[in-house]
Amino acid sequence: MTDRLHRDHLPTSVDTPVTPESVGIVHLGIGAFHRAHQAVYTEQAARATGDRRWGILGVTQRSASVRDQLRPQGGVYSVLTAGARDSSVDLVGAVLDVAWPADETERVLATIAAPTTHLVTLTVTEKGYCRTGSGELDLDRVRPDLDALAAEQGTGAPGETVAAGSAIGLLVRGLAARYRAACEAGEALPLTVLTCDNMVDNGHVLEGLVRSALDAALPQDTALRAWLDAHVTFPCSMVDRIVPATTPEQRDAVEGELGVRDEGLVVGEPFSQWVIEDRFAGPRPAWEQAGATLTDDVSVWERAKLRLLNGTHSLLAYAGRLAGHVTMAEAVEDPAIRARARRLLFDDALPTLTPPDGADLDAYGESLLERFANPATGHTTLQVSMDGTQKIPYRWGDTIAERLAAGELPRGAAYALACWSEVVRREAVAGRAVDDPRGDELQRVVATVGGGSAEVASPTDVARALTALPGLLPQGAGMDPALLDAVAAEVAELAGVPAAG
Ligand code: CS2
Repeated sequence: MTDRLHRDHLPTSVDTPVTPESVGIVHLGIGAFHRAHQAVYTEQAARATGDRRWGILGVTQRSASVRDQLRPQGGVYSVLTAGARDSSVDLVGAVLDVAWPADETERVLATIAAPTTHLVTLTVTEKGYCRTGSGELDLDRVRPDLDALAAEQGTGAPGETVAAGSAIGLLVRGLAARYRAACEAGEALPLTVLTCDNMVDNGHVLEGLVRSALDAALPQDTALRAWLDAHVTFPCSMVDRIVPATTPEQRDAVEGELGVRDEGLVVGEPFSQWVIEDRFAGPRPAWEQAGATLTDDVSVWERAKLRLLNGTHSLLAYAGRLAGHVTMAEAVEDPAIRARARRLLFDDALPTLTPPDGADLDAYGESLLERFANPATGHTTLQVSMDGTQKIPYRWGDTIAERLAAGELPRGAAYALACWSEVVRREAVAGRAVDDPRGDELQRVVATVGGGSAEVASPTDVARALTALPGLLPQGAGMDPALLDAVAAEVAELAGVPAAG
């Protein structure tokens, strides 16, 4: 057995990673994506500038596994860049440690409040934002954190530090802790809160949720609100890199190459992009030195990426699953599925977009199909198809609403909805849980259509009911008769039943 990778005994066959001097960034949601994306930009910026202030304290919400992978390694891990033809391995040292709030909420709050920290960044996935179907903050889900916040701010019953129950709750408590530290120090202690999740206007969404949480927990505290207005910013950003879950085979292969075992290995495609709204409250790493784009307006980039890349990705995942394809590469190489993906990409989504900075969106669309066809990442249809109700509004919903408003029927998107509906229905019939925060509700819809039994539910009626699910499609698009007929016709073909249901 080989030794475990560690900051104190690094393999010499690869470039030495940075060792930051202090934590400058607290990152909420340190899954594979952060480690293969923002942490890599932070590493490269530190290598380019020699600025050692930007160590990352990662916070993992769902389980302690990333902490258990990285802490025994002193935070160091490797990134396998898996191209269709070549691959390479690099080490990243930007992450100094990983905390799990169940054990270390107090430490995370103190680190967010520390004067050496300048950024809180987030990749908690769409469902991590604790919103109801209509997009409001789900107060029930954040209640324990809001009660803890009131106690910490001195307006509720004081007690032991309560372990944070959600990333949003932890963030709001961290902001309040920083405000208290600012008052004590007599300094402003500005902070930038940078979300890197796949949502339209992600910074504004996050700011709205934080303000709702403060309104609910501390309705009287206008001073905290004034500090937030003056010293905290929530820039929007667009992130892009395909980062699948790491497999044991990939860990073994990299162990063979490095000569040490890395339990924290992450895998990414060669392509990577990060566009950030240039609205920072204080200092930041020189991410532009690592290829990030700083701009005044991220929205055109966000929309193009969500509708073209993620929209097509989700179509391929559902259609691919129905056709029995395990990987995304197999799905996009299936000619029938690829033709439908092209329809969503080029006929439905592309006409709704303004090209960012003179970009050629047709060429971008073609490049996406090539990226998806890279077999080396091993990205699975199962992984991309999870959390449909959280993703569809941004990925297909806006395209659908805008095409319908322009008097066009989005046929590629109708097929995509049909595939999603069939995946949901088949899971319900098989008695398996739908991997989605609204999974129970989806199961109930299918059963209700079948008069209490999923087995006898008509596939086309299920598709109509799911398309009309509250919160799924914007601007009443889910009730549009032409769209509903088109989705039902596609489902009839997929399920081999008459179109009338
Ligand atoms: C994918 C994304 O899992 C998914 O839903 O569509 O994670 C996708 O790989 C990234 O957004 C690419 O930047």
